[in-house]
Amino acid sequence: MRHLIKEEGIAGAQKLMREERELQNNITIGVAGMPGVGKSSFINAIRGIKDEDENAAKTGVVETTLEPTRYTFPDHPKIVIVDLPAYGTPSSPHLNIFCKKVPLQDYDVFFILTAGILTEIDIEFAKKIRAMEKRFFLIRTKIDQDEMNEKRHKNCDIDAMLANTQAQLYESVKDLQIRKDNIFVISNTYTEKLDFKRLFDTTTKMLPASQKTQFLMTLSKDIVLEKVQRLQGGTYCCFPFRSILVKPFTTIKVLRDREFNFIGKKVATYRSALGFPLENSEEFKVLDDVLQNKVKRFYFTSEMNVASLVKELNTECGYDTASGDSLPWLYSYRILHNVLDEMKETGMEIIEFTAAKYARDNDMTK
Ligand SMILES: Nc1nc2c(ncn2[C@@H]2O[C@H](COP(=O)(O)OP(=O)(O)O)[C@@H](O)[C@H]2O)c(=O)[nH]1
Ligand SMILES: [Mg+2]
Repeated sequence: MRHLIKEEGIAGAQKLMREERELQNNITIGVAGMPGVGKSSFINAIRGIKDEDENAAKTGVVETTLEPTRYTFPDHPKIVIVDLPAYGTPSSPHLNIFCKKVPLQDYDVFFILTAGILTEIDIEFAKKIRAMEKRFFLIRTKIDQDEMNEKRHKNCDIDAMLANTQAQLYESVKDLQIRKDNIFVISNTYTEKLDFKRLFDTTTKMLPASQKTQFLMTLSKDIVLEKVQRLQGGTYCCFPFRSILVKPFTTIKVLRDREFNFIGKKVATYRSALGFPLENSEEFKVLDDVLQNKVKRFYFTSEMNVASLVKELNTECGYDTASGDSLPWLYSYRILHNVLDEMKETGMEIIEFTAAKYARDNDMTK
């Protein structure tokens, strides 16, 4: 592992993190509740799918799910969300009958949905999950209907109604040590309302953190920093000698072009020494636009790119790129030193970004 990061630098670390991610198991979320509370609608809404779509969970007042049905998220294939048959129905009046159909140990976390106050069977179910040391979230659906009802009242007060609903839910489960932020009030019909987005974010970040990815992140940062330090140590010694050779025989313009050419070549060697991800590689594509652009700054397609990078990093050394006066070797040395500082920053960002992307860090399944 250490060997690969030393050899391939940043891109090597990214590769290891991706492999680690692929080894991770799925996370399975069971969506439970009484009939008609909006379990199937919720699964469609959170997957961003319309109830009428071909691969949507079946919804409706009469449509009931008889077998657990698994769905995945379009962009998060490791997250499996399961539409469970309802409990508290004539065919599953007691939890033990329900549990025969649904092996609870197969699930990592449960979402308990309710469209009103919690029933006795909801609370019994929550206790059962807690006894198995699994987590649950409490989700109050159909809040749009409550808002509509409230609006019909003479002394309508939506905020008070919402606060009351939240307080009541919390009250009914607080003995089960649920955190307040694990209670969500939503509408499956109007997903822009209230806690839906927070619930979506929480759900899509639910993969357990991989200790190994954290370790890889720290290790690769250390290795890259070490490499940068070594390269920065090397920048100085090559210059006095070069400039003595070059300077007396060249015009300012030629000199400047040579320096640019030299800087361009040097940056190319830094790139490969540090393992900057190659454009169009898997490691490059995983980055967001901002980081991709930061990486691209160090990939020169022409002297123009070198000139713009030089201009950007020229802040301290006061060298006028147009006139070409002052000592070129010192100038180039400073520029390369700054380039390496920038590459170091970008490198750290790439490692952190990739680690965050591949190892969503939270303790949802504990
Ligand atoms: N207004 C409103 N209706 C909802 C909401 N969630 C579900 N429904 C409706 O409630 C009925 C039952 O929903 P469904 O998802 O089939 O419930 P399930 O039996 O728990 O799967 C359907 O007619 C849904 O359209 C919601 O948040 N707001
Ligand atoms: Mg259903």
